[in-house]
Amino acid sequence: ESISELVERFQFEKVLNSNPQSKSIVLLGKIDDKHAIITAEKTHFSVNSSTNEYSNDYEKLKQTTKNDIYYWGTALLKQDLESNPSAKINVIWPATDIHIKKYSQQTMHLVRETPDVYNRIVKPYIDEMYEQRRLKWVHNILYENAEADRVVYKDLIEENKEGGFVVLPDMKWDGINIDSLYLVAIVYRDDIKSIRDLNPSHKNWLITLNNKIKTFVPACYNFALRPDELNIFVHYQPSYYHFHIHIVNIRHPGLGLGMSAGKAVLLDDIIENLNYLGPQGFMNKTLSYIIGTNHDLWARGLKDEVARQLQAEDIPRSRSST
Ligand code: M7G
Repeated sequence: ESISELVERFQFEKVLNSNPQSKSIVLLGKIDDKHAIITAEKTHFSVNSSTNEYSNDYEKLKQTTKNDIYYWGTALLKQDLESNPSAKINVIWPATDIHIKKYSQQTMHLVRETPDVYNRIVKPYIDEMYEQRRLKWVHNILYENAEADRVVYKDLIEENKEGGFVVLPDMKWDGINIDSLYLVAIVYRDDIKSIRDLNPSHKNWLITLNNKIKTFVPACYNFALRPDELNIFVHYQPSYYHFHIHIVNIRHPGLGLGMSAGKAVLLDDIIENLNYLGPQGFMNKTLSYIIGTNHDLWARGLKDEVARQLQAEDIPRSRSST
């Protein structure tokens, strides 16, 4: 099935979210009686930095008004599906309840996850999520040649599969505009579900990964980007509990809260922290991050935990939350 066939059969139900800054909208609907989510995001203007070519010509231009030396109006851009498309469209079908909650507008909270909170509330949830086969797409990339034509870099030695990883364009990227370059590195080993599982025994492996990413990614994009122009980070909480690394152009402000402090943990900092955290590594650390009220972990205990912590610290809580 192709994306055009799916979009054609899409029966719109409601808008889940929209963001004027990222110029994106998320729609919920049905395709053949099963939930579908369509995300549409208008693309950024494309300037080819090496040739300094600007490819947005105007097909039509209409003046709104003028005043002294100021003129403004609206335009229709001349665009091209291959090199300069108008929008990026993502479809998830069939979408699960978890997807619908994730893409819906929601209130965010800063939570402080102590090792005890992790063990009582988060760990059981991660184990459950792991059982639900939400990682089929990861398995497809690693073992079934999915997206194989798009793989940017593959580091795999037969004798040491566990150390290997694949780098490819993230689903969030249109694959064209370097300003919004967004790649994901997925590791072959499957014993690390989140940064909580990282300890000093992983340090050298992470250093090698980090250095390879910084070496190969700029080379793969003709050095349009330098290694120090890459934001290399890991999410906590991630949506998918198989260790993977986000590699994003630092010019990209990030989509939604994907790069918010706390949720995005720099790989450099992870490696540095492993020098101090002791043999248990991140199991010993209190992690603070942003989470939405739709996330199952909020209702499963993080909400109560936030309330308890505020009370223990004698910080007044002025507004009730959902
Ligand atoms: P995350 O931190 O677990 O989740 O990162 P989140 O950032 O979505 O909250 C998973 C990353 O993998 C995200 O950046 C996704 O956009 C990306 N991703 C998810 N899927 C299902 C795919 C896929 O099928 N292919 C590719 N290339 N990337 C994906």
